[in-house]
Amino acid sequence: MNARITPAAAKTDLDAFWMPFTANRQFKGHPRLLARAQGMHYWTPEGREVLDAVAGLWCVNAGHGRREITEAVTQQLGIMEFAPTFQMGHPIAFELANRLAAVAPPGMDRVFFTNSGSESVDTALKIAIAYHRARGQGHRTRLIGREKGYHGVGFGGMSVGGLVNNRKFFASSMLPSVDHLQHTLDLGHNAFSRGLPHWGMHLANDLERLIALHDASTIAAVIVEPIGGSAGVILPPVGYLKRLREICDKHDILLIFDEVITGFGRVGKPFASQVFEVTPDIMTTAKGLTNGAIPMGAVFAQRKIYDAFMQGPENSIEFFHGYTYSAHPVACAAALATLDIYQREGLLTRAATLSHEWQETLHSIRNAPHVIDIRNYGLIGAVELEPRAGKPGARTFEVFLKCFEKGVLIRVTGDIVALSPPLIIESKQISQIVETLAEAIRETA
Ligand code: PXG
Repeated sequence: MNARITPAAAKTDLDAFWMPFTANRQFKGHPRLLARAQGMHYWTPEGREVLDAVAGLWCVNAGHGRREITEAVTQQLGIMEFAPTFQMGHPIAFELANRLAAVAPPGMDRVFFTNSGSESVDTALKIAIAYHRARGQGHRTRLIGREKGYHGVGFGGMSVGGLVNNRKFFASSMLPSVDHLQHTLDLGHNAFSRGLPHWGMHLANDLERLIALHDASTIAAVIVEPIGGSAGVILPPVGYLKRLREICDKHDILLIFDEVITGFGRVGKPFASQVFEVTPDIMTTAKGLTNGAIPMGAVFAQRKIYDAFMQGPENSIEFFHGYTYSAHPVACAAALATLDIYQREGLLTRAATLSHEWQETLHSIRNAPHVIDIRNYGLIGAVELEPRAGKPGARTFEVFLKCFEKGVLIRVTGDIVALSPPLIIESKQISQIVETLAEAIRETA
């Protein structure tokens, strides 16, 4: 338990923390505090149990309070709390990279460490641009993202992202050479699809339009989330990602999959690219890499990309990029312990076993009031509600508050409820999440 947060302190002492992606004034007027966590649950400072239907923020895939991670972190702090990875190395950084390469999609066996999803994305974009330059194609600098995409909050990730609220304040500060594919969310054709929608593969051809506009020779990379998370669970239509891959191949454009939320078992295999059988050139990860216990991200690259950098004098730095805490020893220890748990407990494939039950339970509430779509894949779910007239997001925020009162933590974005429980979830907890959500929706006008 975080001994410093007492209920009394919580009531009086909330001013200094400028909270991220939060309605600060609403929160500080009506605080919702989490003080302790174990397994599938959080507890509030008052001791109320709350079922975690979102794995923290899509990261605590093995459930909370995993003793093995705590022990590994504690032990590593005792052995060596920090060591530089610029011109120096430490053994578990290499061990972790090798372990990750072993579960990665085919050929993606070069790993660059970061501290977050946002850093992973900016790293991947820089690798893509530098890769083309290293092979004499320095004119390929343009980056293609997608409407409704979320790639974190760095200037690179924000620029290729497609969420207007994240972008509009910074319109004139975006990277200069960026364009966006159209998104794939279409309730008219695809509402209440179970799993991937069958309509919409042709939307990938939008890439051909952008290539015709800008010319392939100016484009370095396309970045997409295999399944969009933050915008409210946006699924790729059947065949869409394969088509993107084909077009990228045809035009020598790199394909980057942002697997920050889909990585580490969320969709039934270690990575979404393995489920969808489309291998990108670069893959960004974070979150589940350490079960959320210690911040860490990892960018996976095809060996051909790494090799392209390995030129020039042997004592020259090949890529001028990195973070003080790249491959931080404590984060490496947390990640190794996390991978052990995932592998021992079969968690990297458990979502595949549960996905049918998850899907059917979720779709059982389609007749609840205001529900206009339900989407699911692996252990990801979304329930979209009709917005209240003139007040977008208001109804669903109320549903979020009601669920919390009823002991279930969900996420909402606009009028979409997003669900992504820890992969250790049991049947009765699937029912509890969906029943509580339905109850909260019914009680909300
Ligand atoms: N890429 C993707 C696909 C993400 O989902 C990031 C990059 C950035 O990661 P960091 O670690 O810098 O936050 C993310 C983050 C939500 C939610 O509720 C999703 C994220 C973060 C917070 C909330 O959907 N994704």
